Amino acid sequence: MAKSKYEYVKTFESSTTLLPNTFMVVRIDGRGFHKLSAKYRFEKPNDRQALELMNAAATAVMKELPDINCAYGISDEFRQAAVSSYAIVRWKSSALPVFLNFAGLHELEASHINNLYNTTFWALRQKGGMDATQAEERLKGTLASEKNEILFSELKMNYKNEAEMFKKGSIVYRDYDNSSSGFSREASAPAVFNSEKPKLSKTQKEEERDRRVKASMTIENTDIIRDDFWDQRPWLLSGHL
Ligand code: DGT
Ligand code: MG
Ligand code: MG
Ligand code: MG
Ligand code: MG
Repeated sequence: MAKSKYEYVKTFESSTTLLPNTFMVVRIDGRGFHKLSAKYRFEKPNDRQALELMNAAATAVMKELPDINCAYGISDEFRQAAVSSYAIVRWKSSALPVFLNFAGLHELEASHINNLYNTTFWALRQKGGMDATQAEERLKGTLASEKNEILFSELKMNYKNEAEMFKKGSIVYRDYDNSSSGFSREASAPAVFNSEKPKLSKTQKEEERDRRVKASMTIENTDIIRDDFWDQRPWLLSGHL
């Protein structure tokens, strides 16, 4: 980039100081994705190959930056949650504050509603022979249950059978169950996890980092709105591992 015509992007770079021990969420949204998806004839409304490519990119970024705890992608966007230092975030009991930061519940629900709308809209066009105006008109003011019904009785599609990746998005995270063979999930969790005043020595911090670097990545298409997703994977909400 240096000394090329793209050097001007340097002028957009600025440094920001982050509060220590806080979660930071970076939201990355594809620019002009609508145009891109038209140009490369992506499947509508969801193109598995394109979404898998985004998941692969998110995984690569997480491998490169071990501070990132997890990444969540839906449509043309990804959110990556990182802790701004390795010190623990002192949320003991509830996953909720962090979760709300990560992706507001209403925002996530909006994504789900969006996908149901898009799925029905494109089915009306592709299977129902409608044009855009007719499909829009048909869907105007309909509830989720009505869209499900249109899909089921008019278009012979069961929304339940649509791919989980399309309905739920993708969460990318390190799974210590797979990577630390011989260790149980509890055993591989850091000893100081959930403690009031965690103090990690330099060596401990290096060990934690090493563990992150070596861990295997998992991609799941599951409902991250549920508390139990976070309860079962407590390391995602801690500054450790
Ligand atoms: P922006 O973000 O303001 O630069 O504009 P866009 O065009 O990226 O629009 P945005 O981010 O509001 O909405 C995402 C667009 O990408 C939307 O038009 C639907 C489209 N899109 C996302 N995933 C897929 C896919 O898998 N297949 C197709 N065909 N389109 C997709
Ligand atoms: Mg976009
Ligand atoms: Mg936009
Ligand atoms: Mg590197
Ligand atoms: Mg978007």
